[in-house]
Amino acid sequence: MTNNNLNNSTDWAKQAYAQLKQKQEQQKLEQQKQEQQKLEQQKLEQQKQEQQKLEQQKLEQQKQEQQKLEQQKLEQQKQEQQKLEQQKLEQQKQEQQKLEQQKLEQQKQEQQKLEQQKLEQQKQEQQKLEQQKQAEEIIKKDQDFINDTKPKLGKFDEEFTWSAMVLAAQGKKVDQISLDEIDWLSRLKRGLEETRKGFVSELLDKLGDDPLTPETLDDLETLLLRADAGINSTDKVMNSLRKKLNEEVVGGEEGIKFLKEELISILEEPILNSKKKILVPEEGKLNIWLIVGVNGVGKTTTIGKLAHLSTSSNYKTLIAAADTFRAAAVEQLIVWGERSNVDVISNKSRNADPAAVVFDSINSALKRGTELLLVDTAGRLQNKNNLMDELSKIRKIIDKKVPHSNVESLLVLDASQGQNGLKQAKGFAKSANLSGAIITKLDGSSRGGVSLAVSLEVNLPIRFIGAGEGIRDLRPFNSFEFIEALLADK
Ligand SMILES: Nc1nc2c(ncn2[C@@H]2O[C@H](COP(=O)(O)OP(=O)(O)OP(=O)(O)O)[C@@H](O)[C@H]2O)c(=O)[nH]1
Ligand SMILES: [Mg+2]
Repeated sequence: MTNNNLNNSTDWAKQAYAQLKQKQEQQKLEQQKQEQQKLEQQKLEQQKQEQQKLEQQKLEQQKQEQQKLEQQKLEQQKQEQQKLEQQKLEQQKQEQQKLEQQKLEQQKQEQQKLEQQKLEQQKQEQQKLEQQKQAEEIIKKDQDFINDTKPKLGKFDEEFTWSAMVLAAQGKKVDQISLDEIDWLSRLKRGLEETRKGFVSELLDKLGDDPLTPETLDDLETLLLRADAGINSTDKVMNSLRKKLNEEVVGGEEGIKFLKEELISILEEPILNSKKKILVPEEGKLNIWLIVGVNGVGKTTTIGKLAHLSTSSNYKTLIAAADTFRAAAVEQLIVWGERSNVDVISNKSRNADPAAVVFDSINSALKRGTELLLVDTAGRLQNKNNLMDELSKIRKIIDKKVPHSNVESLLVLDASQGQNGLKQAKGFAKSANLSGAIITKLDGSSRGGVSLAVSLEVNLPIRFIGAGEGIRDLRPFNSFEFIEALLADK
């Protein structure tokens, strides 16, 4: 080798060395790079794994939490379920207790009700027994006196003279006067004695023969009120009298005459309105008279007397015993029926339906060609039944079955009950479709004035008046005779 060559080879070696070194460094760099890459890859791998692990852990955690939550939820649901069931059970228990309590309460109430019913029943039976006793007494009453259908001519005395004069004042001729009429007027006058005693005698004393003065009018006002004429009737009469007194001098006798006219006009007003001067059955047709009123006023007795009046005038008559409540009411009617030979249609079974009795009676009446069917009705019922409902039921049956019959609904009033009778009339008038009134027991009462109140305040025509317990002690109402008897001076 030459130097040149040598020099060249050193360079070459240098170059080779440098190249090798470069190569080596390159390799090293490469290696480093690869290692770097490897490391990074490992790192990435690790990170990835950690990431995955973390995610897995997270997922696991979430899953666990989810499971925990679900378990909690389940637990909660279970608890709620249990709570609900417990509440339900509690509720059921309470309801059961409540039901049992209600049942007990109900049983207690029923027990009480039963006891009350038993007491009520005992009370009613007691009442029935008492009524039965009363009825037996009424039936046993002096038969001869009650049955005395034929009047006898008495003495020629003041009573006869007064009766004959009352008849003459109504235009009767001597040969037209009957013993029946004289007999009735005497009874009426006698019957009204009590009212007269408290009213007329004092009045006549006060009036005397002197002219009327405002003071005597004040006294008259008090007397009318005391005889139960009622405030309205009294006011009406007093206003007319005061007006007359303002216009002229009125003597005692003239005053009485004017007073009588005023009283008659009050009684006549509802009669005129009804267009029937007196109430008589229409011949050849079925006439049905319902006799209504509170207990004890004289309904059954009045039916007995009406049956007598009716058969005496040759009307074909029948009685319906539609008071099925009162003990022995049927027996009482049968006794009255026998007195005038009138049949009584009844149903003796206890608490029979009154409307059914009326139904049967109408059938009998139609078969027999009855002209007057007299219907006795109850004056009192068991508490639960309403008297007015029962009367309207009876009325409905009649209107449906015999719509063309002449129906009268007559209210019986006991004169001795005075203003109380007026209250009854107002009560019945509201719901019982009344067409007239019958005033009983005018005898022995000082309250005959109630007839005026009934005429004026309830506008009911008075159709009959009763003045005694005998069969002849009931007659068609005649306002003139009534006022004459009421104001008779002796
Ligand atoms: N003094 C007198 N007594 C009468 C008169 N009318 C009836 N009586 C008597 O009054 C009492 C009762 O008469 P009833 O006919 O049974 O009376 P009622 O309205 O049918 O009574 P209840 O059926 O209970 O609703 C009896 O003692 C009758 O004799 C009368 O005009 N004058
Ligand atoms: Mg009766």
